Amino acid sequence: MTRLKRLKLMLAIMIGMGAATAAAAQTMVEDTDGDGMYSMAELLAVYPALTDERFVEIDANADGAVDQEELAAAQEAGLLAEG
Ligand SMILES: [Ca+2]
Ligand SMILES: [Ca+2]
Repeated sequence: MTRLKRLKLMLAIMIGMGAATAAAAQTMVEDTDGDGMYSMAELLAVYPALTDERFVEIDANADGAVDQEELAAAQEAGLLAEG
């Protein structure tokens, strides 16, 4: 393997690792019952420290469930802490 090829390979690996890290940054909550919304129970599976008060805060339109948009907004705002 030439020096240049080795360098290109290293670069490709580093880019690949960067992409994987970025994807893992946003925790995926599983929609267990498949209704397209995230319930308190579904969020608790990923965020055990979630409180009722915090859930109400995240549920911006107060319909009793958290949708994709509300979840993304909450994650961005740091409202959901793991552990
Ligand atoms: Ca659900
Ligand atoms: Ca909602």
